[in-house]
Amino acid sequence: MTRRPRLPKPEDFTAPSHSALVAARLGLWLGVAFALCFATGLLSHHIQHPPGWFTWPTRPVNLYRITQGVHVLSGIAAIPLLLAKLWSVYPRLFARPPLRQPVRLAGHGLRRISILLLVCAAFFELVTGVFNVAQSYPWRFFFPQAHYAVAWLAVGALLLHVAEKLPITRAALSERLGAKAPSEPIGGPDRSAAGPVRDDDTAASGRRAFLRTSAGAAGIAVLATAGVTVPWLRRVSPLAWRAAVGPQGVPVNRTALAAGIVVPADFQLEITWPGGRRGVYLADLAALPQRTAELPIACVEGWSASAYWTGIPILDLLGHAGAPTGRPVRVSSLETGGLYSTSVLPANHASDPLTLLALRINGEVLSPDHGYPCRLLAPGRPGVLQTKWVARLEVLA
Ligand SMILES: Nc1nc2c(c(=O)[nH]1)N[C@H]1C(S)=C(S)[C@@H](COP(=O)(O)O)O[C@H]1N2
Ligand SMILES: [Mo]
Repeated sequence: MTRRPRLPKPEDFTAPSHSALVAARLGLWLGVAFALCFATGLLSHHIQHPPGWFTWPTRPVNLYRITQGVHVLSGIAAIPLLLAKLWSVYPRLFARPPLRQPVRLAGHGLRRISILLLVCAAFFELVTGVFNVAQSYPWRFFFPQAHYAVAWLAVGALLLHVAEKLPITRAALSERLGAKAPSEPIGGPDRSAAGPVRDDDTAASGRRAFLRTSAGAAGIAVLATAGVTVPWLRRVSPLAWRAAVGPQGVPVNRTALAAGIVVPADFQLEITWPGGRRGVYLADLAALPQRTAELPIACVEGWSASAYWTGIPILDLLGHAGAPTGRPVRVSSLETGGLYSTSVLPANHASDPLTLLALRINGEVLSPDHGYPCRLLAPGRPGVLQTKWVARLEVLA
Protein backbone atom coordinates (compact mmCIF):
# COMPACT_ATOMS: atom_id res chain seq x y z
CA MET A 1 0.00 0.00 0.00
CA THR A 2 1.25 3.45 -0.79
CA ARG A 3 0.50 6.24 1.60
CA ARG A 4 -1.01 9.38 0.15
CA PRO A 5 1.68 12.06 0.15
CA ARG A 6 0.96 14.56 2.89
CA LEU A 7 1.29 18.30 2.20
CA PRO A 8 3.75 19.79 4.64
CA LYS A 9 2.62 22.25 7.28
CA PRO A 10 4.46 25.45 8.15
CA GLU A 11 5.55 23.85 11.44
CA ASP A 12 7.41 21.16 9.52
CA PHE A 13 10.02 23.69 8.46
CA THR A 14 12.26 23.88 11.47
CA ALA A 15 15.48 25.22 9.90
CA PRO A 16 16.78 28.35 11.65
CA SER A 17 16.40 30.35 8.41
CA HIS A 18 12.62 29.96 8.73
CA SER A 19 12.37 31.40 12.23
CA ALA A 20 10.43 34.56 12.92
CA LEU A 21 13.63 36.12 14.33
CA VAL A 22 15.28 35.82 10.93
CA ALA A 23 12.20 36.79 8.90
CA ALA A 24 11.69 39.93 11.00
CA ARG A 25 15.29 41.08 10.66
CA LEU A 26 15.34 40.50 6.93
CA GLY A 27 12.03 42.37 6.74
CA LEU A 28 13.54 45.30 8.58
CA TRP A 29 16.58 45.49 6.27
CA LEU A 30 14.39 45.14 3.21
CA GLY A 31 12.10 47.85 4.57
CA VAL A 32 15.06 50.21 4.89
CA ALA A 33 16.27 49.39 1.36
CA PHE A 34 12.79 49.86 -0.12
CA ALA A 35 12.22 53.12 1.79
CA LEU A 36 15.52 54.56 0.52
CA CYS A 37 14.80 53.36 -2.99
CA PHE A 38 11.27 54.75 -3.00
CA ALA A 39 12.21 58.15 -1.53
CA THR A 40 15.09 58.69 -3.95
CA GLY A 41 12.97 57.40 -6.83
CA LEU A 42 10.22 59.91 -6.02
CA LEU A 43 12.84 62.65 -5.96
CA SER A 44 14.16 61.61 -9.34
CA HIS A 45 10.64 61.53 -10.76
CA HIS A 46 9.82 64.98 -9.38
CA ILE A 47 13.04 66.50 -10.69
CA GLN A 48 12.12 65.29 -14.17
CA HIS A 49 8.42 66.18 -13.91
CA PRO A 50 8.33 68.95 -11.33
CA PRO A 51 4.94 69.71 -9.80
CA GLY A 52 4.36 73.39 -8.97
CA TRP A 53 5.37 73.06 -5.30
CA PHE A 54 8.64 71.28 -6.01
CA THR A 55 12.07 72.89 -6.17
CA TRP A 56 15.36 71.10 -6.43
CA PRO A 57 18.54 72.89 -5.30
CA THR A 58 21.51 73.24 -7.64
CA ARG A 59 24.06 72.59 -4.89
CA PRO A 60 25.90 70.56 -3.92
CA VAL A 61 26.67 69.86 -7.57
CA ASN A 62 26.76 66.13 -6.82
CA LEU A 63 23.36 66.03 -5.12
CA TYR A 64 21.52 64.14 -7.84
CA ARG A 65 24.53 61.91 -8.38
CA ILE A 66 24.20 60.89 -4.73
CA THR A 67 20.43 60.47 -4.58
CA GLN A 68 20.35 58.46 -7.79
CA GLY A 69 23.34 56.41 -6.66
CA VAL A 70 21.43 55.60 -3.47
CA HIS A 71 18.38 54.73 -5.57
CA VAL A 72 20.21 52.25 -7.76
CA LEU A 73 22.34 50.73 -5.00
CA SER A 74 19.49 50.30 -2.51
CA GLY A 75 17.53 48.58 -5.28
CA ILE A 76 20.48 46.28 -5.99
CA ALA A 77 20.88 45.47 -2.28
CA ALA A 78 17.18 44.64 -2.08
CA ILE A 79 17.48 41.80 -4.60
CA PRO A 80 19.40 39.30 -2.44
CA LEU A 81 17.53 40.49 0.64
CA LEU A 82 14.17 39.85 -1.04
CA LEU A 83 15.26 36.37 -2.13
CA ALA A 84 16.44 35.58 1.40
CA LYS A 85 13.20 36.89 2.88
CA LEU A 86 11.10 34.79 0.50
CA TRP A 87 13.16 31.75 1.39
CA SER A 88 12.67 32.48 5.06
CA VAL A 89 8.89 32.77 4.89
CA TYR A 90 7.89 30.42 2.08
CA PRO A 91 6.72 27.73 4.57
CA ARG A 92 3.79 30.07 5.28
CA LEU A 93 2.47 29.11 1.86
CA PHE A 94 1.51 25.78 3.40
CA ALA A 95 -0.73 27.33 6.05
CA ARG A 96 -4.15 25.78 5.66
CA PRO A 97 -6.91 28.21 4.80
CA PRO A 98 -9.59 28.26 7.53
CA LEU A 99 -12.18 26.74 5.20
CA ARG A 100 -15.01 26.47 7.71
CA GLN A 101 -14.89 30.07 8.92
CA PRO A 102 -15.98 32.37 6.09
CA VAL A 103 -14.88 35.62 7.73
CA ARG A 104 -11.42 34.35 8.60
CA LEU A 105 -11.20 32.70 5.21
CA ALA A 106 -11.87 36.01 3.49
CA GLY A 107 -9.16 37.65 5.62
CA HIS A 108 -6.76 34.85 4.74
CA GLY A 109 -7.54 35.31 1.02
CA LEU A 110 -7.09 39.07 1.14
CA ARG A 111 -3.75 38.73 2.93
CA ARG A 112 -2.60 36.22 0.33
CA ILE A 113 -3.59 38.54 -2.51
CA SER A 114 -1.86 41.54 -0.97
CA ILE A 115 1.32 39.49 -0.44
CA LEU A 116 1.17 38.28 -4.03
CA LEU A 117 0.78 41.87 -5.19
CA LEU A 118 3.71 42.95 -3.01
CA VAL A 119 6.00 40.22 -4.30
CA CYS A 120 5.04 40.79 -7.94
CA ALA A 121 5.39 44.56 -7.70
CA ALA A 122 8.72 44.27 -5.88
CA PHE A 123 10.10 41.87 -8.51
CA PHE A 124 8.80 44.07 -11.32
CA GLU A 125 10.57 47.10 -9.86
CA LEU A 126 13.84 45.31 -9.19
CA VAL A 127 13.95 43.49 -12.52
CA THR A 128 13.01 46.48 -14.68
CA GLY A 129 15.44 48.60 -12.66
CA VAL A 130 18.30 46.19 -13.31
CA PHE A 131 17.49 46.08 -17.01
CA ASN A 132 17.49 49.87 -17.02
CA VAL A 133 20.90 49.97 -15.35
CA ALA A 134 22.08 47.60 -18.07
CA GLN A 135 20.45 49.94 -20.63
CA SER A 136 18.34 47.23 -22.06
CA TYR A 137 14.65 47.77 -22.69
CA PRO A 138 13.26 44.43 -23.85
CA TRP A 139 9.62 45.46 -23.43
CA ARG A 140 7.01 47.64 -25.02
CA PHE A 141 5.95 49.87 -22.15
CA PHE A 142 7.65 53.16 -21.36
CA PHE A 143 10.03 52.32 -18.53
CA PRO A 144 9.86 55.51 -16.40
CA GLN A 145 6.07 55.55 -16.31
CA ALA A 146 5.67 51.86 -15.54
CA HIS A 147 8.48 51.88 -12.96
CA TYR A 148 6.90 54.88 -11.24
CA ALA A 149 3.33 53.55 -11.21
CA VAL A 150 4.29 50.10 -9.93
CA ALA A 151 6.42 51.72 -7.20
CA TRP A 152 3.21 53.07 -5.66
CA LEU A 153 1.62 49.62 -5.83
CA ALA A 154 4.64 48.11 -4.14
CA VAL A 155 4.71 50.72 -1.39
CA GLY A 156 0.96 50.44 -0.77
CA ALA A 157 1.18 46.66 -0.48
CA LEU A 158 4.29 46.97 1.68
CA LEU A 159 2.58 49.33 4.14
CA LEU A 160 -0.35 46.92 4.43
CA HIS A 161 2.05 44.07 5.03
CA VAL A 162 4.01 45.98 7.68
CA ALA A 163 0.81 47.01 9.46
CA GLU A 164 -0.44 43.44 9.50
CA LYS A 165 2.83 41.96 10.74
CA LEU A 166 3.71 44.72 13.18
CA PRO A 167 2.96 42.80 16.40
CA ILE A 168 4.90 39.68 15.33
CA THR A 169 7.74 41.75 13.93
CA ARG A 170 8.10 43.85 17.05
CA ALA A 171 8.14 40.81 19.27
CA ALA A 172 10.70 39.09 17.05
CA LEU A 173 12.93 42.14 16.79
CA SER A 174 12.95 42.71 20.53
CA GLU A 175 14.29 39.21 21.05
CA ARG A 176 18.02 38.63 20.81
CA LEU A 177 19.14 36.53 17.90
CA GLY A 178 20.98 34.13 20.16
CA ALA A 179 18.17 33.90 22.70
CA LYS A 180 18.13 30.56 24.47
CA ALA A 181 14.38 30.22 24.19
CA PRO A 182 13.70 31.59 20.75
CA SER A 183 10.32 32.80 19.70
CA GLU A 184 8.18 30.62 17.51
CA PRO A 185 9.37 29.72 14.05
CA ILE A 186 7.56 31.45 11.29
CA GLY A 187 5.11 28.58 11.02
CA GLY A 188 4.08 28.10 14.62
CA PRO A 189 5.35 26.76 17.93
CA ASP A 190 8.79 25.25 17.64
CA ARG A 191 8.38 22.72 20.43
CA SER A 192 5.46 20.92 18.86
CA ALA A 193 7.26 20.63 15.56
CA ALA A 194 7.25 17.23 13.98
CA GLY A 195 10.80 17.61 12.68
CA PRO A 196 13.96 17.10 14.68
CA VAL A 197 14.20 19.54 17.59
CA ARG A 198 17.45 21.48 17.48
CA ASP A 199 19.30 22.50 20.50
CA ASP A 200 19.17 26.22 21.08
CA ASP A 201 22.82 27.00 20.39
CA THR A 202 22.80 25.32 17.01
CA ALA A 203 19.59 27.11 16.07
CA ALA A 204 20.98 30.47 17.19
CA SER A 205 24.19 30.08 15.19
CA GLY A 206 22.14 28.89 12.23
CA ARG A 207 20.04 32.03 12.37
CA ARG A 208 23.13 34.19 12.57
CA ALA A 209 24.78 32.39 9.68
CA PHE A 210 21.74 32.82 7.44
CA LEU A 211 21.48 36.52 8.22
CA ARG A 212 25.21 37.03 7.73
CA THR A 213 25.09 35.28 4.37
CA SER A 214 22.14 37.40 3.27
CA ALA A 215 23.82 40.63 4.36
CA GLY A 216 27.05 39.46 2.69
CA ALA A 217 25.24 38.76 -0.58
CA ALA A 218 23.66 42.23 -0.49
CA GLY A 219 27.07 43.77 0.22
CA ILE A 220 28.71 41.94 -2.67
CA ALA A 221 25.90 42.93 -5.06
CA VAL A 222 26.35 46.58 -4.07
CA LEU A 223 30.15 46.47 -4.40
CA ALA A 224 29.86 44.75 -7.78
CA THR A 225 27.87 47.68 -9.14
CA ALA A 226 28.78 50.69 -7.02
CA GLY A 227 31.69 51.60 -9.30
CA VAL A 228 29.22 52.99 -11.84
CA THR A 229 28.84 55.99 -9.61
CA VAL A 230 31.55 55.84 -6.92
CA PRO A 231 34.85 56.40 -8.77
CA TRP A 232 37.16 54.82 -6.16
CA LEU A 233 35.10 51.61 -6.24
CA ARG A 234 35.45 51.21 -9.99
CA ARG A 235 38.23 48.66 -9.69
CA VAL A 236 36.22 46.34 -7.45
CA SER A 237 33.03 46.63 -9.49
CA PRO A 238 33.10 44.16 -12.38
CA LEU A 239 29.60 45.22 -13.44
CA ALA A 240 30.47 48.91 -13.68
CA TRP A 241 31.50 48.73 -17.30
CA ARG A 242 29.63 51.90 -18.23
CA ALA A 243 31.40 54.43 -16.13
CA ALA A 244 34.86 54.48 -17.68
CA VAL A 245 34.29 54.20 -21.42
CA GLY A 246 33.37 56.81 -23.98
CA PRO A 247 34.92 59.52 -26.09
CA GLN A 248 36.81 62.15 -24.10
CA GLY A 249 36.63 59.89 -21.04
CA VAL A 250 32.89 60.20 -20.44
CA PRO A 251 30.20 57.67 -21.43
CA VAL A 252 27.69 58.53 -24.14
CA ASN A 253 24.08 57.44 -24.12
CA ARG A 254 22.89 58.70 -27.47
CA THR A 255 25.38 59.33 -30.24
CA ALA A 256 25.16 62.19 -32.73
CA LEU A 257 24.64 59.60 -35.46
CA ALA A 258 21.72 57.96 -33.64
CA ALA A 259 20.17 61.37 -33.04
CA GLY A 260 20.61 62.34 -36.70
CA ILE A 261 22.53 65.50 -35.88
CA VAL A 262 23.67 67.74 -38.72
CA VAL A 263 25.28 70.99 -37.63
CA PRO A 264 24.80 73.70 -40.27
CA ALA A 265 28.01 75.49 -41.31
CA ASP A 266 26.52 78.85 -40.33
CA PHE A 267 25.19 77.53 -37.00
CA GLN A 268 23.62 80.17 -34.79
CA LEU A 269 22.34 79.66 -31.26
CA GLU A 270 18.89 81.18 -31.09
CA ILE A 271 17.92 82.99 -27.91
CA THR A 272 14.29 84.03 -27.56
CA TRP A 273 12.19 85.66 -24.85
CA PRO A 274 8.71 87.11 -24.77
CA GLY A 275 9.01 89.98 -27.23
CA GLY A 276 12.61 89.40 -28.33
CA ARG A 277 15.01 87.23 -30.29
CA ARG A 278 18.72 87.07 -30.94
CA GLY A 279 21.02 84.74 -32.88
CA VAL A 280 24.62 84.15 -31.76
CA TYR A 281 27.28 82.55 -34.01
CA LEU A 282 29.47 79.82 -32.56
CA ALA A 283 32.59 81.98 -32.95
CA ASP A 284 30.90 84.72 -30.93
CA LEU A 285 29.94 82.19 -28.23
CA ALA A 286 33.57 81.09 -28.04
CA ALA A 287 34.70 84.71 -27.74
CA LEU A 288 32.51 85.40 -24.68
CA PRO A 289 34.08 85.07 -21.19
CA GLN A 290 34.20 81.36 -20.33
CA ARG A 291 33.95 79.55 -17.06
CA THR A 292 35.33 76.11 -16.24
CA ALA A 293 33.76 73.89 -13.60
CA GLU A 294 34.06 70.28 -12.53
CA LEU A 295 30.53 68.92 -12.86
CA PRO A 296 29.11 65.40 -13.05
CA ILE A 297 26.82 63.82 -15.57
CA ALA A 298 24.59 61.61 -13.46
CA CYS A 299 22.41 59.40 -15.59
CA VAL A 300 19.15 58.08 -14.16
CA GLU A 301 20.49 54.65 -15.12
CA GLY A 302 22.95 54.92 -12.27
CA TRP A 303 26.25 55.64 -13.98
CA SER A 304 27.85 58.98 -13.36
CA ALA A 305 31.07 60.65 -14.41
CA SER A 306 32.71 63.94 -13.61
CA ALA A 307 34.51 66.14 -16.10
CA TYR A 308 35.81 69.68 -16.47
CA TRP A 309 33.33 71.59 -18.56
CA THR A 310 34.04 74.98 -20.09
CA GLY A 311 31.40 77.30 -21.41
CA ILE A 312 29.35 80.42 -20.89
CA PRO A 313 27.12 80.62 -17.81
CA ILE A 314 23.53 80.74 -19.13
CA LEU A 315 22.94 83.71 -16.82
CA ASP A 316 25.75 85.71 -18.52
CA LEU A 317 24.63 84.60 -21.97
CA LEU A 318 21.08 85.84 -21.42
CA GLY A 319 22.44 89.12 -20.08
CA HIS A 320 24.69 89.43 -23.13
CA ALA A 321 21.73 88.85 -25.46
CA GLY A 322 19.59 91.35 -23.62
CA ALA A 323 17.12 88.68 -22.47
CA PRO A 324 15.42 88.79 -19.07
CA THR A 325 16.85 86.56 -16.32
CA GLY A 326 15.41 84.96 -13.20
CA ARG A 327 12.91 82.96 -15.24
CA PRO A 328 12.73 79.37 -16.42
CA VAL A 329 14.48 78.62 -19.69
CA ARG A 330 13.56 75.93 -22.21
CA VAL A 331 16.59 74.36 -23.87
CA SER A 332 16.02 72.72 -27.27
CA SER A 333 18.30 70.53 -29.32
CA LEU A 334 19.15 70.26 -32.99
CA GLU A 335 17.80 66.76 -32.48
CA THR A 336 14.20 66.55 -33.57
CA GLY A 337 11.67 64.19 -32.13
CA GLY A 338 13.90 62.48 -29.54
CA LEU A 339 12.43 61.97 -26.07
CA TYR A 340 15.19 64.06 -24.53
CA SER A 341 15.59 66.74 -27.16
CA THR A 342 14.31 69.51 -24.89
CA SER A 343 14.46 70.27 -21.19
CA VAL A 344 13.43 73.14 -18.97
CA LEU A 345 15.77 74.86 -16.55
CA PRO A 346 13.75 76.05 -13.55
CA ALA A 347 14.50 79.69 -12.63
CA ASN A 348 16.89 78.77 -9.81
CA HIS A 349 18.88 76.49 -12.13
CA ALA A 350 18.96 79.04 -14.97
CA SER A 351 20.35 81.60 -12.52
CA ASP A 352 23.13 79.46 -11.03
CA PRO A 353 26.51 80.76 -12.24
CA LEU A 354 27.66 77.15 -12.79
CA THR A 355 24.82 76.37 -15.20
CA LEU A 356 26.82 76.37 -18.43
CA LEU A 357 26.24 76.31 -22.10
CA ALA A 358 29.33 74.16 -22.49
CA LEU A 359 31.60 74.27 -25.54
CA ARG A 360 34.44 72.15 -24.16
CA ILE A 361 35.01 69.04 -22.10
CA ASN A 362 38.31 68.45 -20.26
CA GLY A 363 39.86 71.24 -22.32
CA GLU A 364 38.86 69.85 -25.72
CA VAL A 365 36.12 71.03 -28.05
CA LEU A 366 33.04 68.86 -27.48
CA SER A 367 33.06 65.79 -29.70
CA PRO A 368 29.89 65.28 -31.76
CA ASP A 369 28.69 62.61 -29.33
CA HIS A 370 29.07 64.92 -26.36
CA GLY A 371 26.93 67.59 -27.95
CA TYR A 372 28.99 69.67 -30.41
CA PRO A 373 28.55 72.59 -31.00
CA CYS A 374 27.22 73.29 -27.50
CA ARG A 375 25.38 71.53 -24.72
CA LEU A 376 23.77 72.25 -21.43
CA LEU A 377 25.75 71.23 -18.36
CA ALA A 378 24.17 72.31 -15.10
CA PRO A 379 24.91 71.37 -11.49
CA GLY A 380 22.57 68.99 -9.67
CA ARG A 381 20.54 67.89 -12.69
CA PRO A 382 19.89 64.35 -13.93
CA GLY A 383 21.85 63.44 -17.08
CA VAL A 384 18.67 63.17 -19.07
CA LEU A 385 18.10 66.92 -18.61
CA GLN A 386 21.62 67.85 -19.74
CA THR A 387 20.51 68.55 -23.29
CA LYS A 388 23.09 68.04 -26.06
CA TRP A 389 23.42 69.77 -29.46
CA VAL A 390 21.65 72.87 -28.13
CA ALA A 391 20.07 75.04 -30.84
CA ARG A 392 17.76 77.30 -28.87
CA LEU A 393 17.33 78.89 -25.46
CA GLU A 394 13.82 80.12 -24.82
CA VAL A 395 13.23 82.35 -21.79
CA LEU A 396 9.73 81.47 -20.61
CA ALA A 397 7.24 84.00 -19.28
N1 LIG B 1 19.53 66.04 -27.30
C1 LIG B 1 19.74 65.07 -26.42
N2 LIG B 1 20.43 65.32 -25.29
C2 LIG B 1 20.67 64.35 -24.38
C3 LIG B 1 20.19 63.04 -24.58
C4 LIG B 1 19.49 62.77 -25.77
O1 LIG B 1 19.03 61.65 -26.03
N3 LIG B 1 19.28 63.80 -26.67
N4 LIG B 1 20.46 62.06 -23.63
C5 LIG B 1 20.66 62.54 -22.26
C6 LIG B 1 21.08 61.52 -21.33
S1 LIG B 1 19.95 60.33 -20.92
C7 LIG B 1 22.31 61.57 -20.69
S2 LIG B 1 22.69 60.54 -19.41
C8 LIG B 1 23.32 62.54 -21.12
C9 LIG B 1 24.56 61.79 -21.49
O2 LIG B 1 25.52 62.70 -21.81
P1 LIG B 1 26.85 62.29 -22.57
O3 LIG B 1 26.44 61.55 -23.80
O4 LIG B 1 27.58 63.52 -22.82
O5 LIG B 1 27.59 61.40 -21.63
O6 LIG B 1 22.91 63.31 -22.20
C10 LIG B 1 21.59 63.74 -22.18
N5 LIG B 1 21.37 64.67 -23.26
MO1 LIG C 1 20.71 59.32 -19.01
